[in-house]
Amino acid sequence: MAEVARFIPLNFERMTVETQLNRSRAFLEHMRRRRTVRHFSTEPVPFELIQNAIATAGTAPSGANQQPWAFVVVSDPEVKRRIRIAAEAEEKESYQRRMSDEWLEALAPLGTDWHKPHLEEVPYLIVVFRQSYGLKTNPATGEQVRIKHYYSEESVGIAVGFLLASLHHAGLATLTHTPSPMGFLREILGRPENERPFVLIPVGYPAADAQVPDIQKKSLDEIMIIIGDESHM
Ligand code: IYR
Repeated sequence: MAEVARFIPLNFERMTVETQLNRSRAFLEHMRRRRTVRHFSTEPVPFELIQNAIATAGTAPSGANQQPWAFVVVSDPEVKRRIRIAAEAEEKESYQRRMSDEWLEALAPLGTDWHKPHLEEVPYLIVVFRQSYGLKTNPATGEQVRIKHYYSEESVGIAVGFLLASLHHAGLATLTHTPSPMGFLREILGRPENERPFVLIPVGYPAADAQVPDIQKKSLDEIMIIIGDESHM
C-alpha cells in the first residue's frame, strides 16, 4: 500500500530585499574564492567540520526523497594508502593508454598527471557512493527486496554540491577526484552491491605553498539566457 502524504507548515524566513541582496552578494563573493586544490597540508582538521558538511549534503533534495547516497569518511592511514595505490594504478593506465589525445589536450591547462600523493597526505577522504537501487529487508520473509531509485545521479550530484559548498564555507579545501574506473573503492571500503562510487573527495587545508592553475570561469553573459524583460530590475 502506498503511503499517504502528510503536510506540515513550511518554516520559511522572509527577508527584506536589502538582506536578500547582501546575503546573495556575500555568498557569490565567497563561492568565487573556492578553488579545486591538489596540494594539501597534512594538518589535522576538526572532525565536526566533516560531520556538518555531510549532514548538510544530507539536506539536499533527491528523487522521491530517496536520498540515494552514502558518504564514507576515511582517516585510517592504511586505508588511504591502499586507495592511493589503487587510484594511481588506474590513473597511470588512463594517462598512458586509455585517455584520448582530445581528452589529454582538454586537461593540459590543469597540469594534472597520474601521481596522487594528496590521497595519503590529506587528513580525510570523503568517498561518495550512489545507491543505484535501494535494499530493504522484508520483515515477513527476511528477504532482501530491491527498491527502484529515481534520478539517483542528479540527486547525488546536488548533494555533492552542498557538501563542497559547506566544506568551503568552513574554510577547507577540496578536490573532486574521479579516478577511472573507480570500482576499487567499493572493494576497499566494503560497500554493498547496490552502491557505486560517485566521487572521491580529499579534504584538508591547502599546503602553505599550494598553487592552482590560472584558469577562469565563464562570465554570467556566457551562461545565463534571459527570456523576458528584466530591464526594470
Ligand atoms: N582522473 C584524472 C584525469 C582528470 C580528468 C578530468 I575530466 C579532470 O577534470 C581532471 C583530471 C585525474 O584526476 O588526474
